[in-house]
Formats: sequence, structure tokens, C-alpha cells
Amino acid sequence: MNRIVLLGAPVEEGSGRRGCRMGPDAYRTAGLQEDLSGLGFEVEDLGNATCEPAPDAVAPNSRLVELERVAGWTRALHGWARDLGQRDAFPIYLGGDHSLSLGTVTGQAAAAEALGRPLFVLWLDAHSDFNTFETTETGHLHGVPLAYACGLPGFDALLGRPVPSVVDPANVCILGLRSVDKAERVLLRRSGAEAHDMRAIDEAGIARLLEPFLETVAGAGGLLHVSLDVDFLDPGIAPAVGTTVPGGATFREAHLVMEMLHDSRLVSSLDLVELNPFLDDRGQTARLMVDLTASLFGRQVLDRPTRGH
Ligand code: EXY
Ligand code: MN
Ligand code: MN
Ligand code: MN
Repeated sequence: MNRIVLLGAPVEEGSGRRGCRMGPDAYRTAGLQEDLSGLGFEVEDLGNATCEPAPDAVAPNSRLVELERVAGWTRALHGWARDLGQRDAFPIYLGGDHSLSLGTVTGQAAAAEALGRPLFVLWLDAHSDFNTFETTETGHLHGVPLAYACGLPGFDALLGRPVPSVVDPANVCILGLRSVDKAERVLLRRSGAEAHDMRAIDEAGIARLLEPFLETVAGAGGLLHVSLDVDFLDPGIAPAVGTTVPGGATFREAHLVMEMLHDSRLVSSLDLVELNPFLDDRGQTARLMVDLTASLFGRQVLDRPTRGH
């Protein structure tokens, strides 16, 4: 696939703080389109999606406004992803906080269904984002997307309609965990999703954890959606995120994941989430995320035979 489409998703209502709405333009300023074009891809920037709040939404208080806005973003981004996922182009969703994945992951799942292929998800994050409305301790909806994308009950109430296509949790692999809430941990274990914390990465090495998952995706003829949260990375190299947790992935661990994903030829869509440019000096974090995306699209130091699965 030689075409890439960029779609901004300036969502910040899920994070409980302001700033992620500036994420899409920070990637543009950091040269994402130019870097990917420089690798020989045809890159189209579709601009930003807009939120579609329910027509009859009358939110009596700010908390409900936030919920309504996240539901409106989900409706919009689900529609975009369901459409883009069936085109002959690779969509990159420029966040925006991680609640945007409620729309992108379910939309990509709907597209995969239409193509008759299973969707797999690689979730690169310090957090499992596996809370529900019942278990969340903060009420911030960037802490729930993976639970609801995996079909846990309750999200239809917010959306006001059945949750569109979901992902089988057995097709999910989470890497980079350093902060999982108590009740969330129970839901995560029950779901059967594969989850590796930083200790597992320290002990086994990130390649040894990623490789078997990629073989499973390939064996199933699956499509792979990658959701990269800035806080997967160590805060020392990626400070522009509102939910930093010490002890994250190193520069090389993160690039190795992207290089292995490139070689696998399995990735079909990407979220870049939680960048908050307000928390960084001089765009260091945005630049790193752009560099990691370039590694996903094949920028490497030496030629090597592709290991397509
Ligand atoms: N588990 C905490 C919560 O539910 O609020 C923290 C979630 C952070 C979510 C960021 C996007 O990864
Ligand atoms: Mn939060
Ligand atoms: Mn996240
Ligand atoms: Mn996170």
C-alpha cells in the first residue's frame, strides 16, 4: 500500500485536561507528512474530523458535556475509520486523547469485517485503558477505550445506540504497562487480552514478546491496528503527555517495535494519541512520535531483507 491518509482527531474531552486538541497540528508542524513523503509514500492530509454531538443533547452540566462530546467524537471517528479502513490507503489518526480510539478501533473493526478479515490490536501504553463507567476512579474516558472496543457492556448507553463492531480481546496485545487500576486489572485478566508490563519487557526483551503476536496475526490473515500512546515511552524522552509514568519504553525499544512492525507488513492503521504540546518545550515529543512513525514506514539505517509474514 503506497498511500497514506492523515486524519486529525483533536479530542481532549476524555483526558480531564486541556491540550490534546493541539496534537494534530503539532504532528503537522513536526513534519509528519514531509517525512513520510520523503520515504516515497503518497500522503494526503484530510484535515481534522469534527465532533458530532447528539442532535438532542441537552447536557445540564460540564461533566455530561464531556460525555456527550466523547460520544460525538466516537460517532464521527467510527464513520471515518469504517470508510478509510476499506480504501486502498493507510489511515493515521492524529490525536487527541485516547478516547478517540473508541471510534477508530471500532471503525477499523467494521472495515475489517466488511473485508472478511479479523482485526488485531497492538496497544502500546503505560495504561491498559480497560476501565468501564462502573470501575473508573477518575471519570476520564481516555481510561476506557480498550474495554469498550473489546465489547465490554455499557458503552451503548453513552452512544445511544449499540456499540458498532468490536474487537475480540483474544486478538489484543498490550505492551508497556506500568499503571493499572485495581478493578481494571480484574476486567483485563478476565478478558483474555495479552498484556505485558515493563517487567516482562525487561526480562524477556520487547522483540521476544512482540514476535509471537505478529505470527498469530499473520497466521490468521488478520489486519493489525496499532494504538501508540505517548506515555508508552519513558517520560525522559517524551514529556508532552498528561499521564506520564516513570520507567517507560526506551528510544530503541520503541523504534525496534516499529521496525519489526514494518518488516511484518501486517499493520493497516495507526493511532497516535495523548500528545499534549502544551506540556513540552520545542516539540521534542512530537518529533519523536514522527520519527517512530517513519520507522513504522520503513526508515532504517541499513537495508535488510523484509521478513513479511
Ligand atoms: N487508569 C486511569 C484512569 O482510568 O483514569 C488512568 C488512565 C490514563 C489513560 C491514558 C490514555 O492512557
Ligand atoms: Mn485521566
Ligand atoms: Mn492510553
Ligand atoms: Mn496511557
